[in-house]
Amino acid sequence: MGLPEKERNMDEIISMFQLEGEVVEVIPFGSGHINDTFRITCNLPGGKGKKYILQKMNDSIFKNPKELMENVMNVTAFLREKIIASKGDPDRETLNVIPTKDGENYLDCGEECWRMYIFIENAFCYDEAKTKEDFYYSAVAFGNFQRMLADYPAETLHETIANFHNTVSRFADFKKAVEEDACGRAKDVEEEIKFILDREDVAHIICDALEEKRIPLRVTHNDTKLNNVMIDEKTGKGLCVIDLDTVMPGSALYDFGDSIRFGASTGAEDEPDLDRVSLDLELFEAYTKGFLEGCAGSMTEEEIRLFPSGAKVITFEQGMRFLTDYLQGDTYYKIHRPGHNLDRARTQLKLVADMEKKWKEMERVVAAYCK
Ligand code: ADP
Ligand code: GN1
Ligand code: MG
Repeated sequence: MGLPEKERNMDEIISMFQLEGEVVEVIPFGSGHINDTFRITCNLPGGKGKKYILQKMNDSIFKNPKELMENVMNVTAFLREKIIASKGDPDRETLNVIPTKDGENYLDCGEECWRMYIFIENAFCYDEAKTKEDFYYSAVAFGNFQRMLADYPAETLHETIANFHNTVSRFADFKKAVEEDACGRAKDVEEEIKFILDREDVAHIICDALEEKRIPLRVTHNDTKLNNVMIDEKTGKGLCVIDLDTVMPGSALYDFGDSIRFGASTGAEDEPDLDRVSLDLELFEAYTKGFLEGCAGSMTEEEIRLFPSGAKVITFEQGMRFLTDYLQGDTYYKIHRPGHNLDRARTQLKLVADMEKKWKEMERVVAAYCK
């Protein structure tokens, strides 16, 4: 008797970490597509509560949890020092890993790997920006993150997912998925496939600029969507950049662009009604301003000039990734309904088309910030 197996296992897992107090609640949390996230609430003597974030790391995507957690530990330790030096609150402005009772930074149960973080209190994540100011503050936070990691020793970072933002190799993966057509779905998405295949040149824009050293390789976050930054409930400002699984050397253009892709769209990433999906130029401008302020002068002129391309390339890349997953039978991203990845792919391609229409305006916005 007792608890059902799933819950019993969960209790056992939680009991392996150095938590304070008695666990009184465990609930699924957040809207990420990759890890399984739970919020744990504990009661402390005297009636106070303390919360934690527990995550099952996605082991089919992250093949080397040890290296991944080494990155997280090193990056958060580095950020912690900078935050302390600037008189910030290191328990709220960066992630903090809670060790296991064996003193490890994650729990390896053989088949599954789990980790625990301090829960950042009095803060929240948006899935969509309610106002221009919200979005501006998220941009400042991602810009700050870029600035704080500017002198991080990039060569010490493990590559957690090979070729993560290598759009050229993503294009090759997409073509392969179309050719293999594992689930017989290609015939239903011919228009979307053509849209992508007609734009092979887009896949090269950032990769070529990096290879030709026209833009620098930096330590980047690589997953800068709005729900990966915590917003302080009191101030409304960006407080802490989270989801550090993909911090690796990369291009700041992908970081800039991914925020635009997700947050400056007038529709949700999975909006089925494409008439609701377009690029909001005011949000684009608010983000450009905030990100550059956060970066505090560290972007080169060429990087800034290429911001519109950053937005378009990553949106194109994400459209390919969602459609690839749809063609391969939805094995990568969590889906919550049939055709979910297809809806997601379509919003991305609609956004790319809209950016093409608004290209001149996007360039004009950015030109105002080039010295
Ligand atoms: P995924 O890789 O699946 O996106 P995340 O690390 O982004 O996983 O976590 C999912 C969600 O959980 C976040 O969007 C956020 O709402 C919440 N979350 C994650 N870490 C914390 C934390 N330390 N404190 C509070 N909430 C958190
Ligand atoms: C995934 O983990 P999450 O939900 O923040 C994905 C990103 C995609 C994003 C699309 C490791 O991010 O690359 O841009 O979904 N993360 C990984 O919403 O693949
Ligand atoms: Mg996330």
